Amino acid sequence: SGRIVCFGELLLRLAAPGRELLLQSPALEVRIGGAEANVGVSLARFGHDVGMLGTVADNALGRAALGELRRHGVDTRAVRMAGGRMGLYFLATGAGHRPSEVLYDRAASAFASAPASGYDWDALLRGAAWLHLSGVTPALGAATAAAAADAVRAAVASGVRVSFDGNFRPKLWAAWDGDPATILRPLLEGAEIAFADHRDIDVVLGAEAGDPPDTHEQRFARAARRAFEAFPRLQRIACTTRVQSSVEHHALGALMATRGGGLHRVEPRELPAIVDRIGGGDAFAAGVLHGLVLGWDDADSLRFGHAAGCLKHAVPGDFNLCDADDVMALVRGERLDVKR
Ligand code: KDG
Repeated sequence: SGRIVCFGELLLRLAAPGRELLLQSPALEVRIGGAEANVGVSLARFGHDVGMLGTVADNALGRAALGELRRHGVDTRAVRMAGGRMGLYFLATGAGHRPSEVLYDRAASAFASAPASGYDWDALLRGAAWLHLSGVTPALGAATAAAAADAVRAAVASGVRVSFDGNFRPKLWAAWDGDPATILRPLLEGAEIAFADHRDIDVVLGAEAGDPPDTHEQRFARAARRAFEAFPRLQRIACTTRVQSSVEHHALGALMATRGGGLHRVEPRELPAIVDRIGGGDAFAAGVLHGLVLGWDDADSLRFGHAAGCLKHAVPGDFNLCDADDVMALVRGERLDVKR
């Protein structure tokens, strides 16, 4: 196993209660989120040694955000505190045919404004076995794009394995003139595992000419083949598959392509009573990493990740607060007993 460090922005999540619209009532529920932090919390709850890396506002909100991570077992000592503001995101969960709504209010946050030169990657990666980061960070602007590239370069140079979640967020890229194809390429180049679907791969490699294959799985398999050709370090590419009939009714499956040409599949499972889908992809990534870090084979790691992603949909907030036993019980198809 070994220490896993997660580099990314901690956000305050301001959610309309229940199924309300934003500002329908005077209340907002405040929780902590951020894609990479969500992965870190999951992994810490699965028992791993996890460190968060990044920058938060040097104020009461930044300190509270770090406190939340520590509460779930994540080491926050290496997170820098800097002037500026915390990034926010507002969420209305939606209902039925009314989709969820996410509004970002994170421009010029302490994290987005932190100069890349402020991170000493040799020191930050010392003792780490894995670095996890995502496409959210480089989408925030030139400084974080440079920091993400530096982090991956330093990780590769010092033998730290890189896990990269594509997390393509068009809204973030649209806010500045950064070119995602150019900026994301070196991150995929350094990664050993990518959490990415065909869209994430097309962003970097360009869409293939001709008609796309019929099924999502064929599309994924073909994009994965192109990615393995383009990025020799990459060993695995994994994604969830989702069939969504309303905000509350989804079926979730998972796919993993491996460099040898293998394709592992977890058949879609109905998700009963979805309470919160945000962070489902992060819970999936954390679950797959859990297996890989422990040396499990690809199929078992994928099954665990898929079950973790499914369970997250039953937990309010961004964090997947289920522990590894809960996930294993779902993998084995056991009923989740009420804990005594
Ligand atoms: O994966 C969950 C994230 O979407 C959420 O925490 C907000 O980090 C976030 C982002 O940038 O989308």
